[in-house]
Amino acid sequence: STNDSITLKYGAQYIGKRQDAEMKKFRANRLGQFIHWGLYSIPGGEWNGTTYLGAAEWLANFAKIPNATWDSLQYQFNPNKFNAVQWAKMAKASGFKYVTITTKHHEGFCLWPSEFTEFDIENTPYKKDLLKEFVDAYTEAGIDVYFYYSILDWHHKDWRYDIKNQADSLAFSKYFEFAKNQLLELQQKYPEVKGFWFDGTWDASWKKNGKYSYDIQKALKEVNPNVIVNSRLRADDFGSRHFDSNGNLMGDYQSGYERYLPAKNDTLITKIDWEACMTIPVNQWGYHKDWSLSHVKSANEILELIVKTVSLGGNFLLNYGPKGDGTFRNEELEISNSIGNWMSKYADKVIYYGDYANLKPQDWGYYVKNTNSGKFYGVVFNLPLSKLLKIELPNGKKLKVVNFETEKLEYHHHDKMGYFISLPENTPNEPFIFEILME
Ligand code: JFZ
Repeated sequence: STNDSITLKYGAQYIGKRQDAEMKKFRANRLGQFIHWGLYSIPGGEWNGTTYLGAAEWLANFAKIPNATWDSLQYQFNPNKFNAVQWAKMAKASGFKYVTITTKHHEGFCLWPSEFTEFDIENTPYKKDLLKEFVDAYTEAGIDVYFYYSILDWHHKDWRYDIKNQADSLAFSKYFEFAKNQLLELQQKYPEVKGFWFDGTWDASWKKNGKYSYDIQKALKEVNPNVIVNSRLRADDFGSRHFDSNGNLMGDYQSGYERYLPAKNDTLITKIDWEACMTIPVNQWGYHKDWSLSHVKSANEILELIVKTVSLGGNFLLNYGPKGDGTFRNEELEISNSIGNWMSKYADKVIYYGDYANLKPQDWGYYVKNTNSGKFYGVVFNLPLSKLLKIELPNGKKLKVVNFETEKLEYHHHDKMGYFISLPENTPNEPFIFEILME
């Protein structure tokens, strides 16, 4: 921006949307699978006979389980039913083009054999490099792999929530070196990785050290200049997160939309790259045994969230929480099945390469422009009882043709720029699309 008023040492590292091939690929992918998998997948929200309503991956924290007790779950982690090839096959059939997996969540346990800690997969009954199996299988299936990494670490002795004295500062600098070493290790051991999804960056210690977040982004980019890093990593000189104190986005895309989406008419969000992440129940990321405790979204609800996101120029990460044994719960397999069926029919038109269409929002659903074909689509989620779909075009534009499946639909003017499109008597029993041609 031209009117930056504050000089920042640790602000945005560049301004504007990236246009390199890797970023274009990320953008075109649109639909990703999120995977939360760790020691928390073993208890699944239950401890000593009590089932907790909170997010299962936070159980250690809110059930106040002592570190030594929680950490010993490491000796139970043995996902002997894990089949990476099957996982990748399921992800591909669901329509996912990329995947983001928790290499280390807040509990600190590492899914890869790390040189920098014993609290890792190597020291479990499973022993093998699970992350490598995962990366290889997904890469082989043509799915781009991203790594989630939590800065917040309940296990590491040098982690600090705040910096109150010299000792905290020294410890935290050691923690920073540890995290940086692990991240470079991940990049070096798994060169296929396309980017990093940082989390656990909200504490005062991190916000007071904008330099650390700046340095991590820089170090990752030195190894791979096209690596893709989410905005949640970053804090600037003044502790401002995601956006620096001049309002410029830090990182390569905005990752603040967590379990909610921007408004349908939010035109500001369409100016930047962004990604939303979403749970299937209300707020469970890691495996939780009892999904009856909160609303569970249906496939149609999830499809609407995906299409809404794409219509605003964003990416969508749908979360899965596999069990400790390496299998997925039936609800997730069923959702995958439904979503995959829909994607196989519609995704090439309105998901992959989908983008903001810059047309006035309507109540029946969402518009998507396909940046590959240049075509404009409507996606219908709320079918009017009248079977009439209202559309309004920008000044100077006229509606030419409306394509629905193999037919051309009739339409008539309702005023200068507005039209009513007549749908056929029988419309599909699922969200459906139509194409509009303007002149
Ligand atoms: C974090 C984690 O604590 C959680 O376990 C999960 O991994 C999720 C993806 O990320 O939770 C958050 C992070 C950010 C916000 C809320 C919860 N936020 O920005 O509102």
